[in-house]
Order: sequence, then C-alpha cells, then structure tokens
Amino acid sequence: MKSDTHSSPLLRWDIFCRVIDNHGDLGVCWRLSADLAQRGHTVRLWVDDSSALAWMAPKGCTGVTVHAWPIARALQDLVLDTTFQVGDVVIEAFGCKLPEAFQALMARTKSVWINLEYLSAEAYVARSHGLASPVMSGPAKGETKWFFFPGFTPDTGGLLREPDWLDKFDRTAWLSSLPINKPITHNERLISLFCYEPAALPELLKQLSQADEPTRLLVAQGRPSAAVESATQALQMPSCGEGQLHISTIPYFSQTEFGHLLWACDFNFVRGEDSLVRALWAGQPFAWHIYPQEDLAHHNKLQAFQAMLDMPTDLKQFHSVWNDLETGPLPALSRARLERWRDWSSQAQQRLLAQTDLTTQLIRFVAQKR
Ligand code: TRH
Repeated sequence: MKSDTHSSPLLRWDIFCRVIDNHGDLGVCWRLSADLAQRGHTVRLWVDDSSALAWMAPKGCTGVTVHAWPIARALQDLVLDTTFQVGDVVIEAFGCKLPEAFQALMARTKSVWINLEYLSAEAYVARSHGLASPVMSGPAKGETKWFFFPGFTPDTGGLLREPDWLDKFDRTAWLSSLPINKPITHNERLISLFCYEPAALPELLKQLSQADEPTRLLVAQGRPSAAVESATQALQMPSCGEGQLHISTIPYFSQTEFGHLLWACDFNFVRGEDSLVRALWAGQPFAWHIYPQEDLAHHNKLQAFQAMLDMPTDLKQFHSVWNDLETGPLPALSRARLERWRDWSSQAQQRLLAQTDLTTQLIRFVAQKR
C-alpha cells in the first residue's frame, strides 16, 4: 500500500459530483479520485451522469468505483444496509448538495465533510480556504462542513498535480500515431483548440491562414469543432482550412492523452479550469477561454489570474479579445511572440510547482480535522 504523506492513514472517500454542463465538474472529480486511489486510498465517486468517463477514463482506475447519484430508492437501500459504511471523508464537489438521507447516515459517523470549491485566483480564496461552515438545518444539523479552495498561492488548497505528472512522453511518436485526416509535417507548428464559441474565432482562423508559417490546428470534439465549423462557414473557408492553416479534428482523448496533446503543441487554447491547470503543467504558452457567467463574474476571475501570474501585456490583450472583454484585434501568434510567451509560461509553471499539490494538502487537512 502506498501513502503520500508519511503519517497519514489510508482512508475511504465518498466524492459527490453533479454534472452541471460541460466536462469540468466530472473532470476535476475524476482526477482527484484517481489521484487519491493511486496514493492507496479507496474512493467511491457518486455522479449523476458518468457518461463522459467512457472517453475521459476508459480504463478506470484501481481503487475507484463509480456509482450513480443515489436517488430515493437507492438511499433507502443504503440506510437499510447494515454493512454500508459512509467514508472517512465525504466531499461535496462545487457545492452540489448531498442527498438528505446520506446526510443522515453521515450524522451517525465521524466523517470529515469537505466542500471542494471552484478554482480562482481572486483574493477571497485565501480568506475562505479552510473555514468551517456549520450545518444549520436538515438531518446533519450541528455538523461542520469545511471549505477547501483550490488556488495558486501557498495559503490556498493548491492545484491538482499527480506525483507522476511528468511521465515519459515521446512527442514524435505520439504525434505520428494521432488519428487525424492528414499526417503532421515537421514544419507545421501545432495549436490545440479547446474552447466554447469565442467571437474572435473567425479572426483567429483568418490570421492563421495568412501567417508566415504553416499551422496545424487540432480541434477538440464537441463545442470546439462545432464552433470551428460555423466560423469556417462564415468565412467561406473550406472546413479543412486554407492558405497556411490546416484544420484537423481530433477524437475525445482520455485525460492522460489530453495532457499529452497539451505537451505536444506549441500553443494551447484551453477552457474551464481543469484544462487550464493542465496547460500550466504542460509549460507551453496558452490562452484560457474562461467559463462565461451571466453576471460577468468571470471578468474579475480572469483579471485576477492574469495579475497573479504576471501575464505579459500582449498575452493579456489576447485573453481580453478571446474572452470578449474587448473587441479586436487579436495579437498575431507570431513566432517571436510565442517564444516570449513560452518563457512566461515556463516561469509560471516553475513558480506553481513550488506549491504543494491539492491532493497532498487535502489529505493533510483531513488528518487535522479527524
Ligand atoms: O468542460 P469545461 O468547460 O468545464 C467547465 C468548467 O469546469 C467550469 O468551471 C464549470 O463551471 C463548467 O464546466 C460547468 O472545461 P474544463 O474544466 O477544462 O474540463 C474539461 C475536462 O475534459 C478536463 O478534465 C479535460 C477533459 N478532456 C479530456 O479528458 N479529453 C479531451 O479530449 C478533452 C477535450 C477534454
């Protein structure tokens, strides 16, 4: 049995996840579950829609079992099952509310109850990380939940980074095995695209098609490939690109292979928060298409991230246009610019690597609260 921290016992974890939309909620919960299991812990992941795991984690992970979100009948069975034990730790991911009957089961145990929050670089994160939240009503009245905030500074819960995150990776071999319509040539620079529907997408495609050097745009499945389809139609550009731009759609990858994609590319467009963290670990320059919120709260979130990591001015401007905070022009992805941005991303990576990873911090936090 493995244990990541010398003194921490191996625990049983119940992680609850609701898929609101997109892949980030499950992406984070799966990554955390697998990371805990690889450190020797046992995890039950309860999720209302596990379908994306078919591509995100096709091989599963020893030590993690996936369960349907318990609805009334299943909860009744759990309550009646005298052999059922609630985990030592129960995680309510992103404020998904635990079923009341499960809360009642928890009230009979000494589980540590964690509310795992969304990632942000905003100042409230350090202020709120680790705070107690007394449960004021319902069957678990009188119990305590603990806020656990991921973040970018040592006074937060840190970022998910598995002990083997820097695995062996043969870029050339990996690229040659990519299932795409046209093999990549050595002179093409590679850009991955994982985004929602950025208004600046047609401008990007146009710029790349008229650039000095050839670009292969590797477009992820789902919303990114649909967005590229409509952008090429609007531009009256062939769907495979034109001029210096060649567009290839890529299949849904497992999380591991998605990480390899980010490592392999010269520039990555990422979205949500889980792919953002992976882009940081890949150490390549990137642009973040932040999840847009109706009240525009994502503007502050983006600006806090840019300030925290001291982003170069032209990369900030690129983000502002890409995220629709200002209208164009989109700074051109020239070779010189990408090299400068690469220096910045590798500095950001080094700075964040000095931080203790989220899972190690979470295990230590739980040990203090038990
Ligand atoms: O899918 P997202 O846009 O998720 C978002 C964010 O989490 C956002 O904060 C949240 O509020 C919203 O969902 C509901 O982007 P994100 O977070 O990057 O998650 C994508 C996940 O999908 C990530 O775990 C990586 C994974 N992935 C693969 O494993 N293979 C793939 O081929 C691709 C494209 C993604």
